[in-house]
Amino acid sequence: MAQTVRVVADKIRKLEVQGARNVAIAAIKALEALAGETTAKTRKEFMTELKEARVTLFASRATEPLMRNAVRWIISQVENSSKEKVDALAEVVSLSSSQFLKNLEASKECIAEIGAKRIRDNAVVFTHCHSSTVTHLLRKAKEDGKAFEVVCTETRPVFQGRITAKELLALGVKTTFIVDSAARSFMRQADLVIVGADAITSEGNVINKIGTGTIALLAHEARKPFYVVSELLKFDPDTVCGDYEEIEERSPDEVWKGAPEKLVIRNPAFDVTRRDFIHGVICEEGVIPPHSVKEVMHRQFPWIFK
Ligand code: RUB
Repeated sequence: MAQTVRVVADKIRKLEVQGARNVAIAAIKALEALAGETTAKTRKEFMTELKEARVTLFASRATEPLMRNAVRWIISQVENSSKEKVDALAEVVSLSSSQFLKNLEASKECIAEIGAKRIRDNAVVFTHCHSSTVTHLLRKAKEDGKAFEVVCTETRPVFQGRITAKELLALGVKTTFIVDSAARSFMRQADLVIVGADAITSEGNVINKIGTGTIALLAHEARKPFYVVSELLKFDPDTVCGDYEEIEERSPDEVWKGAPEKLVIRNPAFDVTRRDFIHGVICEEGVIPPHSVKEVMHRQFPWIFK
């Protein structure tokens, strides 16, 4: 298997690439690179390489259905191709990857266009972690001439909130940075909450950075609308068949390096926000109720259920 795939998987594992979209993009580009570097002589050998790459990429982070859907789709295009020559099959990978990336970019623009309208002039937006989809939406709102400010959590233990804060400052957005445990104190002054997603289940529950579920409860308590911005392809088809979305558990060292030996440290990367607390999912289809995502998927992406 191409060295590039291993290197990319490692970067994903170490959070050098973070956020569901960026993870998916990195995995797609790794498949593209594999196709460019392959030493396979036959279709069979090439398929074996692709399947090994799939195993390596899937194992890099557990809670990333967008990445899994992308990789599955690209490999299925090769499987469905009648071509036999490795060059021609590599070309299928390259074309499918480009197409997937193009669609992903179009979804991001569409989501930003729709979501920016939910930000009223002088609004205070509360967000958590770093979602490239959220920051792109906020960029669009800014370009549309909206005046708004953002409250952003630091997002323990690895501080992705700092990435968000830096990006927002670069956009010229007034940003207030708070520790995660101050979320309740600042929810009162927010007008709405906007967060990203890693996964959407068949019931319409959303999995995102640890702490998102608590923030949704706080928004509910303070009667503030809680929106999730997400590409539809973050839907996990395995949840339809009864599988739970696996929640990645990361190293205790991220929480406390050099902690006392017998201390039990848990470090789940994500949590589940129940659909009842989600005002709307802002996706390519518009602002939709979370429980309708599965039906939309059947209509827009039937291949995902195969
Ligand atoms: C990132 C995170 C983001 C989603 C959505 O967690 O939870 O909210 O991945 O991001 P981590 P995007 O830093 O552990 O990857 O909108 O960019 O897909």
